[in-house]
Amino acid sequence: MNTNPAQLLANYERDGVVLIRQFLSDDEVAEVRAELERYIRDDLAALPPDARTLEKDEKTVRNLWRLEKYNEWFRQLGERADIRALVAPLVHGEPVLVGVETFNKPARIGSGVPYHQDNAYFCQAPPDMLTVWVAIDAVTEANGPVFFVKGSHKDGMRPTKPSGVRGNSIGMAEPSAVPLSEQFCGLLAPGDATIHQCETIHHSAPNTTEHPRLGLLFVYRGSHTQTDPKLKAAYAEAVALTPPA
Ligand SMILES: O=C(O)CCC(=O)C(=O)O
Repeated sequence: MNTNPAQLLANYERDGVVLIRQFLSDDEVAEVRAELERYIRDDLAALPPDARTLEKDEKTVRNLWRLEKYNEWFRQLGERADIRALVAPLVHGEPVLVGVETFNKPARIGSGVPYHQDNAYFCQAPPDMLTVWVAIDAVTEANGPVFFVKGSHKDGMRPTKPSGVRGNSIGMAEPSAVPLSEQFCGLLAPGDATIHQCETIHHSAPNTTEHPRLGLLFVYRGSHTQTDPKLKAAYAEAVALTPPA
């Protein structure tokens, strides 16, 4: 990882999303992939339903959730000192690892993610919370990259509505008016990462290609953030309509 902390912070504050090349090395990416494959093969079936969301075929993994709780290796990865040091200035405080999860976007059947702001799920005030999204597979224009609306984190939370999408139950009532061509598209080589603030608007299309688009996500908040009851009530309503969220 080769980043200038002051530049990273300035870009993050301005855009609500930043790109970091080679966040993980090739060897680390291979280790992540191997452990995910092992976990899905050996552990997942015995874990509670909140450990994952499946695609419509009811067998392919769409998301793994709560890896920090169900897998010690991933918890330790999320607690790594260099990653915590990188995100600390961005969350304006002491980072707390809140989640380690995946968006697998499998080949051919990987479902899309509607326009949303993560704080509709996280419900934190102030919004000093972020996601480090690490590419395990190459992310191309064709296999469902994440698009971000730069600067959208500065305008607060937009109205939400239940999306009906399993794994992403709460979306925005209206998509962004910013055309796709003006949005930031996270095109990543394996090991590259984006970091987005929890109120940055983003979304991704389904994957209809032959190439999977696996992403590993680390979610952190500053230890000073608190749950906002109004955001929490809207989230609870959406989850009840499409469990698990
Ligand atoms: O991986 C995706 O397609 C969407 C990811 C996402 O919504 C997020 O990182 O919050």
